[in-house]
Amino acid sequence: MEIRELAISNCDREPVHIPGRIQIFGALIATDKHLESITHVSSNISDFLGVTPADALGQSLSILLPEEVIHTLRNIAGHPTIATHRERAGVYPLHQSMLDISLHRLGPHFLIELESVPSAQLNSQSAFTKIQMLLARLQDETATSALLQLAVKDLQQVTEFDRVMAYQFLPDGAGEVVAEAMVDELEPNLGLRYPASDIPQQVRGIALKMPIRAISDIDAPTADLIAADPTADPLDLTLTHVRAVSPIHLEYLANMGVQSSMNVAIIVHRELWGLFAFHHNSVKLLPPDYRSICDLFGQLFSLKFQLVLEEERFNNRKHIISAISQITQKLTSSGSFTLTIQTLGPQLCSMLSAQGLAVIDKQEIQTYGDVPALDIIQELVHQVQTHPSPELVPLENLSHLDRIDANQLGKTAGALCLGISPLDEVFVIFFRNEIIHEVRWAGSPEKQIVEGPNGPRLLPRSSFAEYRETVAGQCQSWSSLDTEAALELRTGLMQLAISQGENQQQEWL
Ligand code: BLA
Repeated sequence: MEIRELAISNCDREPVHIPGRIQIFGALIATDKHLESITHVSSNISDFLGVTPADALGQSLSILLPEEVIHTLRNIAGHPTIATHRERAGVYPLHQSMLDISLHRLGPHFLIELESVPSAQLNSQSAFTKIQMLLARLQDETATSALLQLAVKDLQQVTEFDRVMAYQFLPDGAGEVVAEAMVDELEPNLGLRYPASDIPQQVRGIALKMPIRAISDIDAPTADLIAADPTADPLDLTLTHVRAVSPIHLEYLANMGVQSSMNVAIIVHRELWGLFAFHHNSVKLLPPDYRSICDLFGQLFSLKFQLVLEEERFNNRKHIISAISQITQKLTSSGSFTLTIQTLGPQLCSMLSAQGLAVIDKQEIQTYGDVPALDIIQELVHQVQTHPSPELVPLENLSHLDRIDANQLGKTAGALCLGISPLDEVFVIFFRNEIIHEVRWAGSPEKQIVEGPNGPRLLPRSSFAEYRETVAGQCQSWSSLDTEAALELRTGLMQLAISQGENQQQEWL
């Protein structure tokens, strides 16, 4: 494996779910499966409950928590989702402070998290009213871009983080800031791109299971988790809020000039579409109620967003289908596809934002608009014929293909090839011209590699100063809508070919 790939895969392997430590804004207790015996505590437990780890480990839970709380925890422990969702059990006056207590099950353990609630939060405007207000404002939005913009603005206002961004994952795993709201003093990040390795795979997996993550202070010490049985496997902290942060990510945030952060997942069709990323330049942690608001907001936002995304796709598709049915009607009345390419070329090309088109029927090639040399068209036909799925082959950089002479490409950079009837050698190929465009990266995406205890690993970037990369030799990517439209056209053409075949047969008979 190449050293860079190894460094990236080492990043992907860091066991961030079992750090063995927690952030000290909370404390953690683990028990056996009966919520009876204490199997683990965090080293800071006495700050919260006044009992030392040595006095608690191996003892009954009642040494730490009053019967009333344990009773509530036992009720919650029976909920069917308790192994997949952390549940808040309430706020209790314990050891001279108000403690927010939550619970989830992890295999043979229950994990109990404790966090003190600032007194100001107890009389704050009700969480319910806040979430209602946020959601009401999303109701009437019908465009995904407007929804994202409104969400970051509202989230920034309600949470008072210095910066709130909507970060969208791109098909290659990199991501881009697509909406942003922030205090005036900061430099905007809108439109900046970040490479895939900034958020390794396993971290994305955690965000799907635990859609909210808060990092209260990158410089705060952490508390160790101590087990009654020192040979026990480390506890998986995926579903906790207190999980300690990977040192690599702390370094990353420090390099960004961020002291505390929060993330809320945007999940579409069970996949991580993106994140709301919150940054603050000083220490900040939202109290538990506010984090629940943001968590719930993220989930309801995701549902609304998915709906609007689908509506946008549906409307675009409707538009395309009607354009294609117009085209096939015209073809049917003219009786031949190849004869009408000159008249239908402009409409077909505009439907697919292409600049040129070739129709190949056996050896005969007809073209419209900007197309490469005939040799190249023939070579593409040859490559599509031997392709495992010749019905649709999108290509964005023809000069990278074997046996293609870049000097013969002319303005063309990419092609969308449709095998209408590969055996009968009927193909339609759309061509797109090269676009030279700039990608605005937040710092150079090429990372330094250092030798760590587990082999080479990437270093987080030390500079996020904008770095412009010029991308040449490519066309604008073929989108899923483009390929859908092309397949729709292909179906129309095949039907046409079949009906013409039938007519010819009838004439024959
Ligand atoms: C985690 N990196 C993250 C997370 C985000 C980013 C959002 C997950 C959320 C979190 O746990 O806080 C990256 N944050 C961003 C980006 C923006 C932002 C892109 O605000 C843009 C605006 N990071 C590196 C390299 C590695 C790495 C090279 O740069 C690996 C070698 C790792 N990132 C890394 C790890 C985590 C992470 C390990 C998990 C941190 C944790 O949860 O403990």
